[in-house]
Amino acid sequence: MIVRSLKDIEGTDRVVSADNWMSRRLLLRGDNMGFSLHDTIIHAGTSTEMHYQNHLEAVYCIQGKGSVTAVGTGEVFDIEAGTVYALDRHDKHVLTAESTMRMVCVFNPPLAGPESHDKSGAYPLIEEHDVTPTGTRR
Ligand code: 9YT
Repeated sequence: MIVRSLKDIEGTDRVVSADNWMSRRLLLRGDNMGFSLHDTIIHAGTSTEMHYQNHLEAVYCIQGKGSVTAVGTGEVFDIEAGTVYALDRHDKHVLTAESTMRMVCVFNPPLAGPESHDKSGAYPLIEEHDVTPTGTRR
């Protein structure tokens, strides 16, 4: 069994930050669960366009308020604690945080560790031999 808490991963490579968010990657590919699990903070007042062309992602909001826009259709969905959105069609989307949002994110296939958005808003697929099992880039 794997037991791990946010304080165990503080200050390690499992914490990845970008301008609009900070992702604490509790479970990664090296944990062999078939998915990765992140506790992610989205900073208040930000809007982020994302397009996970290589991954499916489910995002469960546990704190804060905002909205997600499906770029393809223009639909806007309110997001608050207790709401999940699932990008089952690799949907291009914009996440807007009215207040600080805390999200539980699940990725399939699992992230390897250090992924951050590329110019198109995707995470690249990282080869097994390029990272250690704990997610540090070799
Ligand atoms: C909700 C979302 O996609 N935020 C960007 C960060 C990402 N989900 C991550 O790596 O935790």
